[in-house]
Order: sequence, then structure tokens, then C-alpha cells
Amino acid sequence: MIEETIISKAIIESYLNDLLDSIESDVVIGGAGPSGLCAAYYLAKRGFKVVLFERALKLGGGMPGGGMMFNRIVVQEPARRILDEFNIRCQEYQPGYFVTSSLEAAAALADKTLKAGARIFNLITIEDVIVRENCVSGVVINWSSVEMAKLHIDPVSFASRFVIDATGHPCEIARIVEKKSGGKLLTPTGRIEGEKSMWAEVAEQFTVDNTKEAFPNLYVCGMASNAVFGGPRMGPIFGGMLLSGKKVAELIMKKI
Ligand code: 48H
Repeated sequence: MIEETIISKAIIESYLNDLLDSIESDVVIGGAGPSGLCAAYYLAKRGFKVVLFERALKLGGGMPGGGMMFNRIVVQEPARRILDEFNIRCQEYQPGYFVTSSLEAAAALADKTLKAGARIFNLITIEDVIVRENCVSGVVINWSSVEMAKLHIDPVSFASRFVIDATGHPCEIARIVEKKSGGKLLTPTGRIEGEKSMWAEVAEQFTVDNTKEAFPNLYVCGMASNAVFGGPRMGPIFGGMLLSGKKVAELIMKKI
């Protein structure tokens, strides 16, 4: 015999227990693309309490789409070693260029990150941050469906010691902070410098170099780093995203 009400109770109670237990954490990450998942994995693996909010239904951000819907991505050294860490298979296409399935990569990142203990909540959007004494100290969230339907429903807040903006090209969290701080980001102009046109080689290095603090206790990684600090885009090469996720985790581990 199967009772529908037991199914409902199991789902609601299990989810709410997880959500309640996530109201205070070490790190909140916005965005479950490759950089956000990688950051969450390395932090969770070291035992930190990591909460990741993802606006979309699926995990992986821009990764599953590969290059122009050809569901393959390219990764270079030294990021290929991160593929090994996640048991993602790849082939060396030409010396130094490793090609892999964007589906396998996104699925493996999500799987290992969840199993490492990161709490991932999809269908939730970060719409604001908490700021105390000029430091970011948490996020303000709402259901993505509320945002999409443009309903006037107040959000709720989750506190954390650090916040990572891994929201990709739109760098949404840094953009909110830029707007509400009156342009006091830790960038050369205090503002979002804006993403530049394609130049893969420069962009890949730029992403990693500019994976850093963009406002006290707010870090940026992945494509958000390029957008905030003014670097070019790189197209469907993903090594920089993976290395950036790992780097932001290491930077925060040193500060916790
Ligand atoms: C919750 C949010 C919010 C929000 C957005 O775009 P992503 O895949 O980000 P990265 O930086 O890990 O990877 C970038 C890569 O996919 C890419 O676009 C590349 C390499 N482009 C190169 C080029 O030349 O174009 O993932 C960001 C995630 C998405 O899943 C969004 O839904 C999510 O963040 N998100 N989640 N609250 N406010 N905003």
C-alpha cells in the first residue's frame, strides 16, 4: 500500500529540515554553474558548511549547452586534473586541448558536490544581500517562480560569513552590491568594469587572476570575475571556470 500523504510529508519535512539548517552557514554561493559547483565542492570536502542557491531548475549553468549546443566542452592543463578529481572522462584532441562531454561534466560536478555535503537549493534566486558594518554577511532569497511571476512577496534572509558570486555573465550579486553601496566595489573604478569581447587565452588567465574579493566578504568567481573586473570572454573552454572555483574555495578557507 502506498499513501500519498506519507510521500508529501517525507518530501516537505526533509526539505524544510535542510532549509532550516542552512539559515546560518560558513559560505553562501549564488549560482550552480561550473565555478560555483567547484567552489562548493572544495569547501564542503574540507568540512565547511556551504549553502548554494541556484535560480534555475537544473544544475550546471552554461556548461550542459557546450559550444553552441554541441554538447562538448574543452579544458586545458592544469584544469584537466580537476576533471580527474571528478572522474570526468576526456580525450586529448590536440596536445593540450582536452575535449569532454558537457553533460557528463555538469552531472559529475553536481553529483560529487552534493555528495561532498554542500546543500544545494535550486529554484531559488538571490535578490539582495545582508550588509553589516560595510561587510556582506548573508543573502536575501526568494523563490525563482515569485521573481518570474513578478509577485510582490517579501523574501527571507540567510546569514553566512562569506558570499560567493558565481552567477556568471550578469554577476548579479556584485551588481546589487555595486548599486546599493553607491559604487564601492574593490575594482579600479569602484564599479562593475564590464565583460570584454572574446580572447580565450587572455580570458582564461584573467578569470583565475581576478577570482578575489570584490567587496568585504563578497568574492567573485567564474564569469562573474571577468564581468566585475573587466576581462574578455573565452567561449566554450572551461578550464578557467574550474580553476576559479577551486581558487575561491582556497581563498576563503584561508580566511575562515
Ligand atoms: C541564484 C543565479 C542568480 C541569482 C544567476 O553562467 P554559469 O555557468 O557561471 P560560471 O561562471 O560558473 O560559468 C560560466 C560559463 O558557463 C560560461 O558562461 C562561459 C564559459 N562563457 C564564455 C563565453 O564566452 O560566453 O552559471 C551561473 C548560474 C546559472 O545557473 C544561473 O541560473 C545562476 O548562476 N544564477 N542563481 N540567484 N541571482 N543569477
